[in-house]
Amino acid sequence: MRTQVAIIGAGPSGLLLSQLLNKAGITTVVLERQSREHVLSRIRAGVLEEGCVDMLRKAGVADRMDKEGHPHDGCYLSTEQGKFRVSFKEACGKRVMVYGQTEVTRDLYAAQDALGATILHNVEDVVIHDANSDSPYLTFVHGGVAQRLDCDFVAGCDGFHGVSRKTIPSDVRKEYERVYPFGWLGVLSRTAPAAEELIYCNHPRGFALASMRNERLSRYYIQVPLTDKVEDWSDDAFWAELKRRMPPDVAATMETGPSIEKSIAPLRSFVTEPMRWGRLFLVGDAAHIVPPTGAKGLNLAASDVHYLFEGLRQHYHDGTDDGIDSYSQKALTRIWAAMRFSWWMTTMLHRFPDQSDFDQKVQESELHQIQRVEAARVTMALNYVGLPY
Ligand code: RFL
Ligand code: PHB
Repeated sequence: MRTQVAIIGAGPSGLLLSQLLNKAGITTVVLERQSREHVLSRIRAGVLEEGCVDMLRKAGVADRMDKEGHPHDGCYLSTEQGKFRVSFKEACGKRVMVYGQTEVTRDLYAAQDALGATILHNVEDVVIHDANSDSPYLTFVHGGVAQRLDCDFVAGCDGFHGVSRKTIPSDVRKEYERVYPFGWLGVLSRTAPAAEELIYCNHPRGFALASMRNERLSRYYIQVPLTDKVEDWSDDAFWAELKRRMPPDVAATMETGPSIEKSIAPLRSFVTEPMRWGRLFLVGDAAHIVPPTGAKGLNLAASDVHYLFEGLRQHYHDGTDDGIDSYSQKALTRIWAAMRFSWWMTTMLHRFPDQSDFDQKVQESELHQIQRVEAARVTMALNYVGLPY
């Protein structure tokens, strides 16, 4: 088999890159370890930046998002002293779109099917060969048969646990990491959202977040110790703890119901540099992880795809490699800005096990500043809605 761009991973990074390349007349083959049903059953991100929304429109996969998605002009921050709203619209004239990653993925699959794209599922043992040469290729097993895929370029869109990052020799790669001493317990339920916008809560018992997917689908998270297991949390225990951490007026009217998904995710910040080795490019979670507090993971995947797509398009259509040569540096500049923001949101809103009274006072003062100082609100809003590409 031969293609121009071999893509490992059919998450949002891989599918969006494939869709943009195919629309530009560049051939791709996508190799995915899981089944399509499994990829579509993962419940993850919910907040899309304007840049990400624009990319989905450019890829021709935005019709349902434009109909069913919910634009949000602001969000709430809640403390023991009460809750207040940060208006993104007033602070910077922009908004975000609330539309689930699962739906984005579904729309991308539908568009790829319509283009007749090649996506192989249940692929095993993917190995990248000769990435640092002019003729890279992949080997893998599909349906019990060993196969070889020759290509011009390899896009490693295979997430944090994929093979692409590890293919870059360890003396070339530098990794930066912070692991946080807590996780998020997330619940999806067929209930009306607690409020019309997201509520991020700083509470002595730990962080909590009220989010949503649509009028009858809510997504909630609470901070839990890393030692907790999903089985430790009955639905009743979850709702009781969530209500303790939410503003009292919101808790009083919150609709509860059976969970339809419940999972615990650890929180980490991670970056690997560089994001290119020869003809291999790392994209999305394969190169970086952010704690979900800033809602940046999927959005960074979209901006990586933007830079790489532009570079590959220029290579094939304009005969210049400037775009692919600057991919890693351009992507990393934006990634570090989102790293800083996600770390800052996480630090400001969570209870750390070793948090002193002093640390707590500084945290409260930080939140007070966002409430009272316009410049602080503008900085938060600009980062939340997404810095320009
Ligand atoms: P993905 O989605 O992990 O997809 C990688 C794909 O590669 C496949 N794969 C392989 N395929 C072939 N061979 C191999 N050896 C392979 N190894 C792996 C995997 O099966 C998978 O299908 O990475 P991608 O495409 O880069 O997308 C990244 C996003 O999924 C991620 O950043 C976001 O979900 C993060 N995130 C959020 N991001 C936001 O922008 N806004 C949010 O509100 C937000 N909330 C969240 C989140 C992530 C969460 N979790 C569970 C980590 C909330 C949560 C709880
Ligand atoms: C979500 O709806 O899943 C969500 C929203 C905002 C975040 C993280 C997750 O910061």
